[in-house]
Amino acid sequence: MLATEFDPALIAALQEADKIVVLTGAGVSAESGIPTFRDALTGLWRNFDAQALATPEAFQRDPALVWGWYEWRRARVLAARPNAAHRAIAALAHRVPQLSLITQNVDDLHERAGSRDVRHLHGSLHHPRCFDCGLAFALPEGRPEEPEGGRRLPPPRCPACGGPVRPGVVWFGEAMPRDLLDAAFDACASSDLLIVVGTSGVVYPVAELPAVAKRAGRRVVQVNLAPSELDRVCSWNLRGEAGKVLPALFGNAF
Ligand code: BV8
Ligand code: ZN
Repeated sequence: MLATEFDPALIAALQEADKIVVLTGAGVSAESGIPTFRDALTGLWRNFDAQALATPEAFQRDPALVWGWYEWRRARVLAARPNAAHRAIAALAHRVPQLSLITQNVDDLHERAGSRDVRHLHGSLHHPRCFDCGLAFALPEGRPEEPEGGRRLPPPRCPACGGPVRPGVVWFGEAMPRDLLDAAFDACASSDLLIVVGTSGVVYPVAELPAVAKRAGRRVVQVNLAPSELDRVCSWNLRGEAGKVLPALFGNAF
């Protein structure tokens, strides 16, 4: 993207910001080959709706199906590499006085790109726990051997109580950790600039964050391949792939 394609007011906002918050969704990992939450699922999962699988009820009804899905996703994440968008966000932290990175993603690609203190509002694929007693479960080293289409896998058993191990994610219908959520709301309301990357803005309460920033008189810029629910609250809507737009945008500002 050419320098001229960015509004000079946006470049100035980046250069003048003391406190920047970056909020990411599945779109930031798309160019690493990780299907977004709304992309059609493949293989064994092709007849399932991600939203229907990502619930405690689905896990209780069929733990092997749900655990198998998450292990398939975890295998894909471990086989993937951070992309230029993850790297641009990690580099931005060294160019601004204060950067807070909040993600809805459950992969560790931000961390593997060098970002620190990543706030995973929807949890992580990499930190499972016991469904019954909550004890953290240590996953075996290395990549799970997962066939491309995925398979049903009975979840491991908790060494302390024998309960089934569940993914360490926040499912639909489950509350987010209150302190994490409150801190995210405070960060957005007190930021100089909120940069929203690759999210459809349909999952609450995280989808509320850009509106919280706007109501507090903060400016919001969105990077997305397509229009989203957030377009109306953003001061700038940059259309394009995050792996191309972010390096160009930050490269022109700093
Ligand atoms: C809760 C973890 C209450 C699991 C996920 C109002 C208030 C509160 C709750 C609700 C509410 N209304 C409805 C609800 C219920 C529900 C909800 O929001 N439902 C929606 C569907 C309407 N919310 C909840 O249940 C939440 N819990 O509120 O609990 C409570 C309170 C007290 C006590 C008990 C209960 C919990 C929600 C968390 C669900 N877990 N993930 C897992 O990953 O398996 S959410 C899931 O969807 C993903 O993790 C992701 O975080 C989220 C959003 O998806 P996106 O990241 O936006 O991805 P998506 O595919 O949608 O879009 C990708 C975007 O990227 C697109 O716009 C695309 O154009 C763009 N893109 C693609 N490629 C690129 C790109 N952009 C740039 N570059 C590219 N290359
Ligand atoms: Zn247990």
